[in-house]
Amino acid sequence: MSERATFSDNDALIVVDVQNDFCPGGALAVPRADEVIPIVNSLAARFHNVVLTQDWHPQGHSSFASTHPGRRLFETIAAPYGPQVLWPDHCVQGSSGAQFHQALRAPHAALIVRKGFRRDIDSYSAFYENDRRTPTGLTGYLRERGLTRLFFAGLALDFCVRYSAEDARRQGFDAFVVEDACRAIDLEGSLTATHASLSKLGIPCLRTSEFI
Ligand code: VGL
Ligand code: ZN
Repeated sequence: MSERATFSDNDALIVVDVQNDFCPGGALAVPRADEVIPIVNSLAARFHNVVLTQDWHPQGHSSFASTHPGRRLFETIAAPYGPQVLWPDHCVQGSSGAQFHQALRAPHAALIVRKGFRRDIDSYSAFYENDRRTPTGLTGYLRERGLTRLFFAGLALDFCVRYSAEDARRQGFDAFVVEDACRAIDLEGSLTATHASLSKLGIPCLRTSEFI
């Protein structure tokens, strides 16, 4: 991507969950997650509008396997709102694992959206919690700011990036996934399912080198 490529005032970069717990050494480490950080940093420098999301769970969150004695890590349970994968304890509010990775550079980011902060419901998407009904408020923010074209980067491609981009598209935003700026967990075919679903919804997966 050219150093000169910049984005318009109607464009926003949404940087999803670039937090210690999703990086090597973290509680829910996404393979090679740290590789995206320089890519995200150089992307962020080209956007006037940057939003960060931060996974932000209370202790004992219902998405943690440890909250469900007898259940296994990465097992899917039937939550009242639908299927829910059980994760290791991660991104606990105020913990170092929940902090953004120290190499992330987006000082001009105007908004941090925290999600998953209600004990009884998880939130993969930056727009709606996993009941698909409870809004985070991000849609209102973006609309009021006149931001219409959204580029998604970060972690994990097959969970929070996927659901965020899909909700964006369903709400009428133009949504793009910057694939080389993402890494996936790839749990039981979730990466293949992500590509199929993004394509079905008309959400392009771009590489940063394709932008110009
Ligand atoms: C995520 C699983 C649990 C993500 C967050 O950021 O993709 N995945 N919490
Ligand atoms: Zn989480």
